Parts: sequence; structure tokens; C-alpha cells
Amino acid sequence: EQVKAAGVFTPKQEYYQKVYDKIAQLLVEHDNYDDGSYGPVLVRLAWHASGTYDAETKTGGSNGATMRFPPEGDHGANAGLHAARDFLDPVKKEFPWITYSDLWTLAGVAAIQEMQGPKIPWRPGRNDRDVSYCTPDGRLPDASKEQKHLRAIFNRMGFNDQEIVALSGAHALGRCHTDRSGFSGPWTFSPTTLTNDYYKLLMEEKWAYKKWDGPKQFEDVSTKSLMMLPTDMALIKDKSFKSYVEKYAKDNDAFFKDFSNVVMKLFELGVPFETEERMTFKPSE
Ligand code: CCH
Repeated sequence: EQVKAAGVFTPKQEYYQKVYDKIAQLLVEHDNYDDGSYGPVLVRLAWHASGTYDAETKTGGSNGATMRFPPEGDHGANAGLHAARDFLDPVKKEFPWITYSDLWTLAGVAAIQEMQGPKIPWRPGRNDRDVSYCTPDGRLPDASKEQKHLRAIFNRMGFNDQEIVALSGAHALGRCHTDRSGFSGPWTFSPTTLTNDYYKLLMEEKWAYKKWDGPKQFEDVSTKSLMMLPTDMALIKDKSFKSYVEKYAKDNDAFFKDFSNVVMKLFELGVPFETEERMTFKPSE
């Protein structure tokens, strides 16, 4: 039953489903973290592992899990992600045959599905790489910037305007932590359930600068309990971005469909897969 890394063993879907089930189980067991779930920080780990990709030089991306090493793990953008990596340690111990880089993206998929999001097709094939593959600092987006920066960063990965807006809907989940990014607060009232509320709130709420000593961010005028980053607000300042915000605010099914496709693409950036075939995991009951 227990599978070892050595030899010619090729894990089948049922083995990866066991890894999924273990992550789902741990998510339930550790419901005392943050807003009640490690889900959001697992999604952020998978995204930051993948979002270093540079299509031109074909460097970075989810192949390698190089965030394990100090230069990349210590990049400002990755502050706080040790929480997600530590959460996954017992999973790696129980299933030593899975690579960290497959595990991190699989955990991102599990977290999204367990937080009521769409199914995200996934395939294995990532190999862990050594410290020499760490990417230079500055490949992930800077929240204090706006549309020009967003396009520069995401076009480098190979994403267009529609994909940038669809990916941004992940901010329905989780929150900002002053001791990590310096920003503060959640984007939505249900930060552990994936919905299109991020887009609805962007369209429907009035947003104003938060008056505080921290970095420039926005708060909703009516409750002052939600936040938007300058990069989030850029999605309704820019006409092209805004057309997709409007679409996803009106149509959760369209958001889920596009989100599934674009997250699948994100988690596969820079991976020389040997298989075309993807698997879809069964969510927990
Ligand atoms: Fe994000 N994100 N993100 N983000 N993000 C933060 C938290 C989360 C930006 C900045 C921040 C994506 C895109 C962007 C998540 C998923 C995605 C934080 C707070 C900042 C700052 C970190 C903290 O303090 O803990 C910027 C800029 C962009 C530009 O587009 C994309 C794409 C995704 C996934 C597809 C998730 C989830 C979180 C919540 C993490 C948590 O711990 O709750």
C-alpha cells in the first residue's frame, strides 16, 4: 500500500487522490488558523511558486519548488508562506514519492475545490530543483502599482487581460496581514469560500483610501471592514480590465469556468510534462 520513491513506480490517479484527501482532512483538522482555514495561504503558495515564470527565458514557474531555499523563500513577496509549506510537511512525510513542486500545486487545487471553488484539472510531472534555479526577486506583482505593471508582470508569464482579471478573483479568498505584506484585511465577507464576490464588491461598493499609517490601500466606505489593493482597484480603472470585472460580477458560472482554465494554466507554467492527460480530483463530502 505505502509507495516508495525508488524504482520505476509511476503513481496513478488514485495515489494523487489520497494526497488530495489528506490535504482536505488537514484543512478540516486545522480550522483554528486565520479565518478558519489554511486554504487561502495554500492557494497563495501555489500561485507564488508558479507566477515566477518568464515565457521568454523559460525560467521560473512551478517546476522546482525553489521557494524552499533562502534566496527565493526570503523574497518580500513570499513573506508568510512558510505557514503553507509547514502545513504540507506531514503530507510530504506520508507520501514521500510526490515532489514538493507537484505537492504545492496539488494543494492549491485541493484548497480551491475544498473552498467550494470549481474543479481544477491537474497533472503531475514537476521535479524539484536545487538552489541554483531560484528566480531573481521582483517577478511577482507589486501591490502598490497599477495596470501598466500588472500587464508587464502577467504578460511576461503569458497571460492576457481576460486571464489577469479571472486570476485576480482569487482575492475572494484570504486576507492581507500587516506582518507579511504590510497591508491589512480581507477582500470579501466570506474569505474561506470561493465566490465572485470580489468582482461584485469592486463594482458595487464605494471605495476610499484607508486613513492609516500603513501602505496605501482602499476600504469600503459602508463597513470599513473590507480592503482593496491599488492593483485590485486598477481592474476597474482600466476599461479593458473593467469589462471582464463586470462580466464576472454578473455571472459566477462564467467566472468559475474561466478561473478553472486560467489556474490550470498558471500551475502548469514552465513544466515539461510527459503526459497530456489531466486528472480531476473528487472533493471531500
Ligand atoms: Fe494575491 N495577494 N496578489 N493573488 N493572494 C495577497 C494575498 C493573497 C497580489 C498581492 C497580494 C493574485 C494576484 C495578486 C492570493 C491569491 C492570488 C496579499 C496579502 C497581497 C499583498 C499577503 C499577506 O499579507 O498575507 C497582487 C499585487 C496581485 C496581482 O495581480 C493571484 C493571481 C492569486 C491566485 C490565483 C490569496 C489566496 C491571498 C490570501 C493569502 C492569505 O494568507 O490569506
